[in-house]
Amino acid sequence: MPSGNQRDLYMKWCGAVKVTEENDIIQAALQEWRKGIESMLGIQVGSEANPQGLAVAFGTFQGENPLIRRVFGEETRRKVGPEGFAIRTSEDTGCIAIGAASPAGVLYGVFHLLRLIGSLKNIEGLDEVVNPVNGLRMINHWDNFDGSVERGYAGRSFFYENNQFTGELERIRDYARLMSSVGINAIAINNVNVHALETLFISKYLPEVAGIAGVFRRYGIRLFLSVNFAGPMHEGEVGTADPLDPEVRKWWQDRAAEVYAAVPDFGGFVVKADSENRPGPFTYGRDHADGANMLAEALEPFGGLVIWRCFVYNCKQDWRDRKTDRARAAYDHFKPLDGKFNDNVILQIKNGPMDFQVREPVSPLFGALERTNQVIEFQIAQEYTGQQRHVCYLVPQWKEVLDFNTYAQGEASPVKRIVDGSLWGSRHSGIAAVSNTGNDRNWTGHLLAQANLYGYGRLAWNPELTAEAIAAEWISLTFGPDPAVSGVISRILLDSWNIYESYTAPLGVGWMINPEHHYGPNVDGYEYSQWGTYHYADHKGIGVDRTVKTGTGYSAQYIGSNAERYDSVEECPDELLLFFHHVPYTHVLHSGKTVIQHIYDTHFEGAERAAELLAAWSSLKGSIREDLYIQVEERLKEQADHAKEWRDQINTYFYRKSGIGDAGQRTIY
Ligand code: GCW
Repeated sequence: MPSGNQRDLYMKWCGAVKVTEENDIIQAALQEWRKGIESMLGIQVGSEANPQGLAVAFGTFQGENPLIRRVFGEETRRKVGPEGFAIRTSEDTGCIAIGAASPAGVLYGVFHLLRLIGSLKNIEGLDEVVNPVNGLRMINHWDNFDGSVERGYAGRSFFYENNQFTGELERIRDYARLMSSVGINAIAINNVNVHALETLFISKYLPEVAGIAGVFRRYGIRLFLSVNFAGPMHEGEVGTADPLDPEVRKWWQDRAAEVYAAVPDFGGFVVKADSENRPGPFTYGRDHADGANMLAEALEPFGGLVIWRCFVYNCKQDWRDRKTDRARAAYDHFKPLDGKFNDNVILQIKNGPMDFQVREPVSPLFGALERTNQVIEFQIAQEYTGQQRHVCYLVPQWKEVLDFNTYAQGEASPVKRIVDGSLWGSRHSGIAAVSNTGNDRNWTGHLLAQANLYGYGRLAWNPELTAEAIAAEWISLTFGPDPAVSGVISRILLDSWNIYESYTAPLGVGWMINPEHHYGPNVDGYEYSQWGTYHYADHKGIGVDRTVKTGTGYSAQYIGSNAERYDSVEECPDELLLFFHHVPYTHVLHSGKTVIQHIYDTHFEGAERAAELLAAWSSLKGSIREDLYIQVEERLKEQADHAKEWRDQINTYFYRKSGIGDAGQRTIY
């Protein structure tokens, strides 16, 4: 809670609120305002201006609020986009005014002002227009109807249990509040792996779905559903799921009409097709444009979207086959289809070509699809980054991806400009991410994993925010404004990805993990599997040759200097060397170290630095709430122990394989 002058300043403005509109979203904004002010300043917000005549006023430009009309002239209004807002401290009218073109914009503006107060910012002299950079700011749940969450590390689903909807609308409302407070405007509520009963979400279970959509609606969030491409065959209604079959098309059109009758602002379908054993158009000799466009036509009359995932690869590969390369797959499948998708189809592309590893290059599909709507897919759930038992703040990773220059359209063509639609003027664009929430009381299992959820929303809203600024906001809003506390937690967060990478995944090699659950070290766990995920370590060297001359040719999927840099063993950045090249253990990196010594050093140092995270956290004992302190302490203890296991297994494996000792003569088993 703020104190002294700061508090007086906030009290001066925030004691009264002027709102005139009855709209549900505006009323939700009003509730948030009252709650937020009450909890941060300990005062009840009234509707009468305080003795100095000051108040906060908010509403849409079209609304009846005279203060909004007076404060914002034509020029300002024109700058405010459909979901943006203007905020101004107006001494003349004695109010801080938030005006927007839509009720959702008003809600975002209110959260903005609450965030300023929660992070002790000055609220006098405010005068700005804030618009979200990305149109679609989406969360994908991998929640199953039985209540489990695929790759969930924060307890069970709050949407479903035991093949029923939980009906826990209070929890779901709190979730919607959380999400809209960071600007999320779209949520797909079921797993992209759509099993038997979830197939019926677009028919039998529509009343329950509509209930959740109603909760979301008050917070400016549109509900999406993942659908089963073989839906028409599910109950034997149609004998095929061939996208060009008229009966199949009719079946989807009828379903779309039913869905919109129940949920008029329904967002659309998310589709995982021909991927990891899911059905899709390939069965019928059709391509992904045929499949996606068929669904797009069904949704089109209602303004719905098809979000079609590009995570398509051969998951039955023979490990002996060194020419087939999973990293190539998305590009090889989708590049030839550029320009063939309907206007309301959006391709959803994972940030890397493999699968959310600790370190991968950026997917070369970014830059390759000039005439296709696209969104990037991140994974907030820490499947491969410590499963919310290790701390791993992912905002720096996401920022690296968004800032990556694709050279698709001249010198300045970063991924973020493809994703926000500006590079090619796409009709739809934005960001999606796999959720890391569950019914754990703190939402994310590891308390510090909340920073990823928060950070994802903030970054989707504005990719220019820095990882440091986002961390600072989250820390202040969660633990209060004490700078000493903030300094410690911020260091922990900002160092964490690098630390995790150093004891798990050297030089861009991935997948040295236990199969299936993906937790903990297992160097050969995926080496002889069918998943296309290999490191090819032998007694002489390690890495995947993805060069043009001697390898899989993947490096040529990049444009210009990116392709050249990755293809060249001399120029390839160290952190991706083993992703692109197979090299001897004695190969010397840009850092001056050999590959093998790099492996040893990073693993010894990584485990030490993991232990230091715990030590740093311990310094906070007594400065933050005891229960929060303990939650994190427990996880950091586990991390420190587990990092040693990683260190010893990886170092021992490579010592035994290579026969080369550690220059530092530290213990290897
Ligand atoms: O990373 C893999 C996960 C699967 C997931 C798949 C996907 C939902 O291990 O659990 O399935 O990606 O993204 O479709």
